[in-house]
Amino acid sequence: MRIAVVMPTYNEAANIGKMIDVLFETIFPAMDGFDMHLVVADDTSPDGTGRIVTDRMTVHERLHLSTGERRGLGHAYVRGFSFAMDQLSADAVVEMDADFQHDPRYLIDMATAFEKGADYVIGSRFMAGGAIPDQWAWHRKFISVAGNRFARRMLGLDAIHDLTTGFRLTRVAGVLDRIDLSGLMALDRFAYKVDLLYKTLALARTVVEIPIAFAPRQREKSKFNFSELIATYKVVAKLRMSGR
Ligand SMILES: Nc1nc2c(ncn2[C@@H]2O[C@H](COP(=O)(O)OP(=O)(O)OP(=O)(O)O)[C@@H](O)[C@H]2O)c(=O)[nH]1
Ligand SMILES: [Mg+2]
Repeated sequence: MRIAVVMPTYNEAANIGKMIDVLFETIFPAMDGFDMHLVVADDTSPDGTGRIVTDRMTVHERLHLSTGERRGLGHAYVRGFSFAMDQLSADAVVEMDADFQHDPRYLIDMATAFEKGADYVIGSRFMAGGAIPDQWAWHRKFISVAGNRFARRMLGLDAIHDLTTGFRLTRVAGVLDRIDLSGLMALDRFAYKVDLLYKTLALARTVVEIPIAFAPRQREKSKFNFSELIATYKVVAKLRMSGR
């Protein structure tokens, strides 16, 4: 089974080298029976993130770089997904951040769930056993928890606890390959995640949520801001109105 981890980066020079090392030296070797690949979807970061990746590509043949211009998070993911499907013929893809907020060890749980038949594995911060960073300011915690609850209500998705998580595995055959990725809403933003989740849930037969503790970002700057939040609500409202 070939799994491609698609990792978007913008100015992650302080994180990406260490992330590649941890994945290729510790995590992937522990995943017996899985053919693990990493596709870094970098938007020509001015801090040299791409160069760090190309340097390590000489050592790791399952490390890949897809470079494009900066058009926002969703576009970077669509580029990375296309690479994983067209160039690598991956059986599953994973969405994952580069800044160590997603503990790479969860990849093992996700791959195991996929092996057992899951079409969609959602790394969930808001179910029992999951967590958001203690260090977050109260308003960021409130927005994250209350916003998710509200969106679940609006969309009638009470069974899923985390609609905006950035850590998910999706089966390609019959699921990701049946979604019109370039037609997703809000590809220029983080908000594409809700539309993609909604469309994936419509196709996935076996959905598994696993609890993840979302760690605080330790290095480099956040790309998340208030406008990403507004965009997410707009997508939720559009999905609800269209009754899709
Ligand atoms: N290619 C690309 N990657 C992006 C873009 N925006 C964010 N990313 C990456 O997407 C991931 C998530 O972005 P973050 O800034 O960590 O967002 P966040 O985790 O919600 O916010 P923090 O908790 O503050 O880190 C990181 O790996 C970023 O480098 C973008 O426009 N293009
Ligand atoms: Mg982050």
